[in-house]
Amino acid sequence: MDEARQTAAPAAKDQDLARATQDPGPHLTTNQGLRLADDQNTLRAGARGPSLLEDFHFREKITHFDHERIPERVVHARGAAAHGYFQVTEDLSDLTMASLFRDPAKRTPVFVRFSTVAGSRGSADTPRDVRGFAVKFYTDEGVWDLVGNNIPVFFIQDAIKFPDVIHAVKPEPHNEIPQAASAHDTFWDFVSLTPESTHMLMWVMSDRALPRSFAMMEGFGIHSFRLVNAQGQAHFVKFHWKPRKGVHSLLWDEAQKIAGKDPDFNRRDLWEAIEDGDFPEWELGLQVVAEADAGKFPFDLLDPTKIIPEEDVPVRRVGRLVLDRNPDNFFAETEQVAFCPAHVVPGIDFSDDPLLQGRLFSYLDTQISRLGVNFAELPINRPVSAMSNNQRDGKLRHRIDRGRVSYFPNSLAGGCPAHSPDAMAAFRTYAQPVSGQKLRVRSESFADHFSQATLFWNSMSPWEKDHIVDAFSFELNMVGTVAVKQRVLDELLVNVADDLAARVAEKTGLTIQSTRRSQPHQQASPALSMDRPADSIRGRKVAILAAEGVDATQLGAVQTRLHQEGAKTEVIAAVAGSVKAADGSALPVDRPAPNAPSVLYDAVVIPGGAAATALAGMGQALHFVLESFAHGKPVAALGEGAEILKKMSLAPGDGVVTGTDVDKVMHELVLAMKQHRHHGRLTAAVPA
Ligand code: HDD
Repeated sequence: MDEARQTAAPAAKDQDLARATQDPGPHLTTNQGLRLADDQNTLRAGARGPSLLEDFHFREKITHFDHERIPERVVHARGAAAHGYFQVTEDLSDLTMASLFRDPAKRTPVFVRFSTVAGSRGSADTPRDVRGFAVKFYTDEGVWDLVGNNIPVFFIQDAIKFPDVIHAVKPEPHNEIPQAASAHDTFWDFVSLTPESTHMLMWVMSDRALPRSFAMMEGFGIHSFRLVNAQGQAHFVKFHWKPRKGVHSLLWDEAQKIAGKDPDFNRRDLWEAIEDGDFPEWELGLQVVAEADAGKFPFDLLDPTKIIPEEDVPVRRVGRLVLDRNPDNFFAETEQVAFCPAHVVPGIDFSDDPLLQGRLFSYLDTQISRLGVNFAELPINRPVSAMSNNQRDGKLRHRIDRGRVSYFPNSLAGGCPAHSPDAMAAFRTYAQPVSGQKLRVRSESFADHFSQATLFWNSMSPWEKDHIVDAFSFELNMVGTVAVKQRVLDELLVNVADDLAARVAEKTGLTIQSTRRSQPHQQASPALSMDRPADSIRGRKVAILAAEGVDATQLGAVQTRLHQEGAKTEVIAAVAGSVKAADGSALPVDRPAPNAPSVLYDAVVIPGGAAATALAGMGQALHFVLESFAHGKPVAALGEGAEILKKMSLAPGDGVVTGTDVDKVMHELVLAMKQHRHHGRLTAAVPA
């Protein structure tokens, strides 16, 4: 068998990682394996005297601690990750020779890291921001990294502007304010002068930037890549990840509150889903364009600020990504994982997208700065296929390369490691013809910055448009420099849509001072809207309010029904421990009210009977229901529970379900939860 191509069995990476993983041993030792008798006291001269330099144990322990931190990622510093696998559902040999895409029986191990972009490593999970969606495939032909985002376009068209857009969005350099937020002068100053960012801004100001769960967001490779088959034929391809749980988001008000109540909200959700066996899953989708058709679009396929509308080139679903194991150690795996778009395997190649071209350089460079030149040797980064070359030495080299030969060509080692012939699927760059003058220019074909921003706007449902208007207005109202806000309105938004510009002008107290450059088109792409029900409520969290006198049988029926649907439930009461049920039993409480704000749940159930009367007198319970209602969440009130709704003038209907038949009410609640949220509610007068 070809040694360089061991088979990546599903557990291949797990087995590899197991070699580096260990449980704590029974005896405390130094790093040199010396057993210790006392780790509580430094060595000192006399019981109350000064510490002694001789205390090698103290010095080793403190020195190691002093050096525990590595530089955080310059972007995408905050993240969470999980192990899993990828499997194609059909043989894609017609498109690519990549082995992971050819055999539906093969499971390729993956490690996937999700992230926010602007915040520091310790920032909250829920700012308005793009989410990273980086997938490392440990294929039997080498590591392939698909380093994407949850938004299919980018702010800039050329990688040379990346430091600028990031400097602009990061906390301002003089006072390091604000953390993990684009709502400040420098970001809007930059984008207002960079019209190519308009399409991306529409996405970032939409609810896409506030995912309810990593498992409920789409992922995109963004650039056009190339798939190359064994005959050397290439197709352009855009990669999509389609979540099995549907695409759902938080509201801005929720996202802000969650940032304080549970800053680990998305990270926790990912961790718990995997621990519960509710494995996050996505389908891989491909939009494939023949090389000959590349010029047939009204935009340039190489322009990363453009999508190919799904209605024009359908997304072909070809595989599944499943995350089924949490990391053992955050630092060793999630922090040290090093992605790089230049990590490809035979059958996957690049396009000339100038953003992608720049990324091919930047990531290797950043990993060296973060982790050192031998980062590829770290357990989480090393391939499952055999690795052998003449690179040597460098800080923290782990491998012990035997022999006297570290050069090529050589005869002393029999010419090894040797070039691989084509039959062994070695990587060969796609032989794309290239010619031209050296120019520092932007192609004319990249010049239209507004058509797809308008397409996005036209494709939104009324509530999605409302949220976009509110987001632009919120952000601009945080900007101090009036000229900057005015420029966003006059240079960007007027060129997207009249109503968008007018509505943002009204909410920001500005007056439009420019006219549109061209007539906006009326086209829409329905696939861009998130206004679509989910087919299940798996992984959603339902709060069940409880108080003394609660009907334990009724509550049990509620739990059983929701658990059957794959939802999670938590019983919330005034204090921790248990509540006394009507039948005298002690009903366990999952969380006391002060630890259980409504923003952490997807729906709420109010029980009937004596508990309803007790809850009606509890401010925290009333606030919970009011806030859930104001956030458009499904609310179910059983029997007397409906009195609480009446008391607060919350009308049934539109996701508020009431009744005495538990089965029927739960059935309606599940349907309402599949809608996720009920935006039609008139909530302006609700005090929450
Ligand atoms: Fe990037 C990290 C995604 C443009 C330079 N990027 C990083 C991560 C993701 C992306 C998901 C985090 C990976 C992880 O979890 O460790 N980046 C993108 C996407 C882009 C993009 C989808 C546009 C389509 N990035 C981009 C450009 C440059 C970089 C144009 C530089 C020229 N990105 C980096 C970086 C990072 C990074 C500085 C920081 C940490 C790291 O690489 O490992 O090299």
